[in-house]
Amino acid sequence: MKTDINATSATTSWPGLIEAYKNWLPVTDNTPVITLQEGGTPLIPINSIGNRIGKKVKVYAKYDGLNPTGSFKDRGMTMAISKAKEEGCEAVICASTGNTSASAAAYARRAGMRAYVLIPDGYVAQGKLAQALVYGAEVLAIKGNFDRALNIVQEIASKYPVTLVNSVNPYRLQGQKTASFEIIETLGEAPDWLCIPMGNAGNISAYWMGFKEYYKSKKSKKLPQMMGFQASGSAPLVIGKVIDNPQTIATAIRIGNPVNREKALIAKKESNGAFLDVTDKEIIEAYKLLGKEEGIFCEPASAASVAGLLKRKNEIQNGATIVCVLTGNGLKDPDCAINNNDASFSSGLEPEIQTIAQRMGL
Ligand code: AN7
Repeated sequence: MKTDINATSATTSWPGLIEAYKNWLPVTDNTPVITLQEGGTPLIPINSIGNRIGKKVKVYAKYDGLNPTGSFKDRGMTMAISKAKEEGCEAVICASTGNTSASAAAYARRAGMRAYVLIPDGYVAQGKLAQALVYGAEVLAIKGNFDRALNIVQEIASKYPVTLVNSVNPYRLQGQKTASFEIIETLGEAPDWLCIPMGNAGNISAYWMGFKEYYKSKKSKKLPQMMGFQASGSAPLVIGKVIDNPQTIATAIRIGNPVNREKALIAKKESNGAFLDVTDKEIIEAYKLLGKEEGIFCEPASAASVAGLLKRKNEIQNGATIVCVLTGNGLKDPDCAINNNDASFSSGLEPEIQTIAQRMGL
């Protein structure tokens, strides 16, 4: 049973996920914890999505866009950077479609390290680029896509004294698995379905690890089916082969050669889950629904989880509990928002009561 939480403790007591879950993470008393108090994100009912499915399902959004840099990457980065610091490292490097670079920069700089980030020139959303710059990263934009950038940083990290903080770094997934713990603690049980967007497929692998660990420790009685979604123009895990030139409006998951492919396929198999693609149109549809019917602004890649759920609604059992992971904040990609909404926007109006009232239809 939970005891009453007063407002002061509710706003000050969350210590960040390493402190909250230290018994489940590869840290010791000697690990310098680099934290921005990430994790502990809300699980929000999204009834308008549930109503579209019917069958008395309960649908929740795990809104990880409320992490300190606005994406789930902070869960992995607090671990990766704390361990890098413990090992005496002075610089980190990553390839990124945007969110990893923002998170790596924030945590690395907080730890007093240099952060080198390689990004695909012209394909990183404005908010993410702004963050990497403000957090003081050394931003290297290449004439190539994410997959090429990842090859380069892997090579560099193997030759030079810089630590790689992409999701091939095992500490990343350790940190990210804590989202599953939080979901089980909030619901009192694992959900039936976990819907999640996939790019490099690190996050789905991390969630599966978390669900299995809590299940083995009897903190839950069931395991969810892992439902992974990719954008149609960028769906190597759905079609089963590498894509040389991935394309999608959801630039976060514009990835053609996922490094965590094997782990993700195991998660799918073990959980009796499924992978499916959703078109950019379906992604934007879900993105707009979340905004205008639920008041939740996520980035387009995140909306793929809800788009996927709606696409598979015929396969859902009556009474099921479903969690959709909203991996990133909508503010990350203002261009997408401004170009894709159903709002009425009148600009250049005369600052007069009559004009305004008329426009309001009064
Ligand atoms: C919002 O930042 O790969 O399947 O370089 O930013 O674990 O790769 C981002 C990925 C989903 C996919 N949603 O997660 C990067 C990067 C958002 C993301 C994904 C990403 P993975």
